[in-house]
Amino acid sequence: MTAQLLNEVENFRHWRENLITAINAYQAWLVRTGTAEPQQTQRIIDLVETLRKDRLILAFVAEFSRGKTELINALFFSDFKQRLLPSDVGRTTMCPTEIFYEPSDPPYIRLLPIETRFREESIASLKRLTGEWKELPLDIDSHEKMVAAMRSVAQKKSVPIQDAKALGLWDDNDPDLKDMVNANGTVDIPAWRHALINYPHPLLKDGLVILDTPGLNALGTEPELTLSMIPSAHAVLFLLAMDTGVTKSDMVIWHKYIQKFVTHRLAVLNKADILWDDLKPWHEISTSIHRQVEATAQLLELPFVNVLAISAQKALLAKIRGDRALLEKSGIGSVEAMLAENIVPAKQQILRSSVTKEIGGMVGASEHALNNELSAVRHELKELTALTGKNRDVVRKLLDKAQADKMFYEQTVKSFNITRGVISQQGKALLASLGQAKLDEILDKSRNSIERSWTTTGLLRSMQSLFGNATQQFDKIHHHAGQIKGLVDAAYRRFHEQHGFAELSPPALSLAAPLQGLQGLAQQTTDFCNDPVNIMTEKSFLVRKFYGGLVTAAEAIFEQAQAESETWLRASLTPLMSQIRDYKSQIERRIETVKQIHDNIDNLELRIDDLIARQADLLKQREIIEEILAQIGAHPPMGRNT
Ligand SMILES: Nc1nc2c(ncn2[C@@H]2O[C@H](COP(=O)(O)OP(=O)(O)OP(=O)(O)O)[C@@H](O)[C@H]2O)c(=O)[nH]1
Ligand SMILES: [Mg+2]
Repeated sequence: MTAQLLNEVENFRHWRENLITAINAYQAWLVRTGTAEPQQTQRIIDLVETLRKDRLILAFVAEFSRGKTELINALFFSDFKQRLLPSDVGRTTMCPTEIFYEPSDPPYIRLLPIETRFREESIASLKRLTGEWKELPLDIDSHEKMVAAMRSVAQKKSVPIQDAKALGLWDDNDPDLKDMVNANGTVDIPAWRHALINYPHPLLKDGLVILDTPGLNALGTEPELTLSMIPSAHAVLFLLAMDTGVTKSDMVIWHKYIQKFVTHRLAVLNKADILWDDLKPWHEISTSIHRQVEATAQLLELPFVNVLAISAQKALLAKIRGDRALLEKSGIGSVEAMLAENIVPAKQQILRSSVTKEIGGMVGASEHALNNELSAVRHELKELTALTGKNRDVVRKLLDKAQADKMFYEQTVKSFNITRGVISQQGKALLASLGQAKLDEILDKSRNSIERSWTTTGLLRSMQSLFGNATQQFDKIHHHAGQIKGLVDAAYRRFHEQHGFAELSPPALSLAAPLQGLQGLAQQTTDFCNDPVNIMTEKSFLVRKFYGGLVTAAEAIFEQAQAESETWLRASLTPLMSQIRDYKSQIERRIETVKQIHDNIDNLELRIDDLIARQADLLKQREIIEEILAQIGAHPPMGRNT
């Protein structure tokens, strides 16, 4: 583990913690100034919780025996001075394995029995049912015990072919499986369906999660892995081996599960040491490695810099022995640098923009409110200073003017309240059109058509109807949100023109992210249905599982779309609502002051002193808010129109 990577991940964690502190400081400021509203408070609490739970997931995906586990050992676990996770010839890692650190529990391995494939629940929901998992405690002080416990992720068991078939792990028509039948007619299947490893490693403590996966066969049989776990990884390291070159099954994995479904992709051309030859000069070896890298980049349609040639095995060995020359030669430094310089900063950027989206507008609105009050105080100060030495008649005129302003303002607010009622009704309708009931209605249509035939043709037909209906629904929502925005914009404009409020324009609703998720699912379904291996009626088990995975993923997408719409709705009107409230109290204060001065002209000096003190206090508060804005790196999304 290099210092650079550790540093970068640690900095990322510090940044995240500082961000949480800044957001909490903002919340404290809202409470102190009496401007905290229950809805806003809830949003801030949710955001802090999301930031606390945020993890950077790195998935290692490849055909079996390309060296995924060896690379994980070399990158993260070389301090063990031996192989921590089992890596061996042939198929070794038998189930997807997530490695992370959760400080509230002691170190453990939890293993989900393969038989849970018969159950309806997803792996995600089974994670909450700890009783379903076999738990082995991890004794981190004993290397031998650790290695022995880790071996369980490679456990297999022999079962009759019918049992494997019933579990959806066997297909008579798959030629690759034929030579896996044992002499006694049984076949080996994974003992476990999924493994969770809680381990206190410095990088994992900083929020990194590693996902090790088994080869293609296992990828195909656990749709949840390919439909949600791999796409939700922040980056995928795709491994290839120098000795095999880029094979057909490597390309299947690349196209089916990675290329279009993950934003950050790295191809690692492993086992470079196979080309090392003491009888050849290094520059010749290096040219030939370079050629392989170029060919791989072309095949995978990746930029050249995203293909890295390394030897995971030699890197592990070099780290264990402290051999710097061998470590350098292994090339693993390039993977570590890529993670530190590109992957971690990209993750930080994503988090930053989601924070800006969530509360940037809110903090920006607080800044606007402060500026508004500041300019009101300055205005009043100017008016009152001009009054020094004047008589009561002049003050009387000022009072009349303030009262006339108040009445005019109240009229505007009255007509705005009618608009607000309409907006709120429209908003409710918009959210309902993304609710569970609407999704169930869309799902029911597709379910009816699939339940008639659990085949890929049935699946494709039913999914086309599902995606068509869902996309149509999203279009309708964008249109509807556009109409709501029209009303909101008009309200902002009116207050700007009539009462000098800041001219703001809330951003339009964008459901681009959930839509992209939907398109990803549609693409995966088409690929799944067009795959010759899946076009068999015997595959109904797989089709059923795949369909189940799709429904879960579609539900999550609708939930995301609903949450985004809700945030958008709230963020659209909140700044205006608080400006309206602030303006009202400013105007009332102004009338009160002028009244007092009218009754007793001696109050004037006192009031001027008060205003000077208030001005100083507001300037101090604005500093706090600006500090928060700088920390979240946000420019309020509600920009001025002009
Ligand atoms: N020569 C050489 N062998 C390697 C290298 N990396 C891994 N291997 C060997 O390749 C074999 C497979 O490595 P694993 O790490 O188990 O591969 P995997 O991709 O995790 O495979 P599965 O767990 O079966 O999916 C092991 O015997 C490793 O020792 C390398 O850089 N050079
Ligand atoms: Mg492995």
